[in-house]
Amino acid sequence: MMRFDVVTIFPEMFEAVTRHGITRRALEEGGFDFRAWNPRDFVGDPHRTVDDRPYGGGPGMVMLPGPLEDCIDAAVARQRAAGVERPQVLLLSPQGERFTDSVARELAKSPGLVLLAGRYEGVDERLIERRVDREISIGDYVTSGGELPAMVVIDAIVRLLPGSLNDAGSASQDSFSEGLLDWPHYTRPEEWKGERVPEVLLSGNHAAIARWRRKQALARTYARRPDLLKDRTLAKEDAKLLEEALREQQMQEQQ
Ligand code: 9D3
Repeated sequence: MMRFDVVTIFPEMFEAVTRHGITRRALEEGGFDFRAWNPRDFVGDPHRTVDDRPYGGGPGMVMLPGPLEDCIDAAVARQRAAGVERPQVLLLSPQGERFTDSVARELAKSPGLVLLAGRYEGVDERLIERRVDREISIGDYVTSGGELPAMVVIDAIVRLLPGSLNDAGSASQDSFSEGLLDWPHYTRPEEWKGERVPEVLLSGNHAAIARWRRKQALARTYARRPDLLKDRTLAKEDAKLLEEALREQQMQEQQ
């Protein structure tokens, strides 16, 4: 069973994953184990200070290394007691390597992760050198702290764990394991505000439906995320479907 221990000054934020949806169910069914640790609980002073001004000056505050180290060590000790020999310590950080489907799949093999979510301007670099194995960023935009990124990482990993979905097929069929974007989805009614559902989806012809969906997925990936196709040779069938879709689009434009 995968273990997540999160070090954060906002433990309640993680109710977003522990109290809702697929992640809640996986937690209740023992698919993973979760615990949040607050570095403030490892501080003696009455103000429970976890940050201080940066040496060298400048705006903002920096997280003190001492409380973070004690907190990380307690989380690591708990994982060891539960049988995780060498828990990996991850820091969520704008300076980290980009979190991708492939990183998620790699991390999902780990028996235990300790996630450190920072606040303020950052974390004292000496703490990173002493305790952090890997730094992860979720993308090139600024969030207000490491908590939401940590939840993104947990959510993406939990979905990959065995037995965490209603439909075990969907994780392996998910967009990024296939390397393609999804096809368009439709539900009732057949006509909504003058727009009809594509006829093929009502035909009951399963082979034709599968072909149409594959074609849509290829055409949308080509149009919206050409980077996903760049270093990839399409199977003959896929290349034909994509050509067909592009030809159909051209015809539409001419009309
Ligand atoms: C505006 C402050 N920035 C000064 C150049 C530095 C900064 C510090 C702390 C920026 C963001 C944060 C809080 N965010 C994270 O810790 C974080 C994050 C992110 O902001 N974007 C993408 N992935 C991540 S993982 C952790």
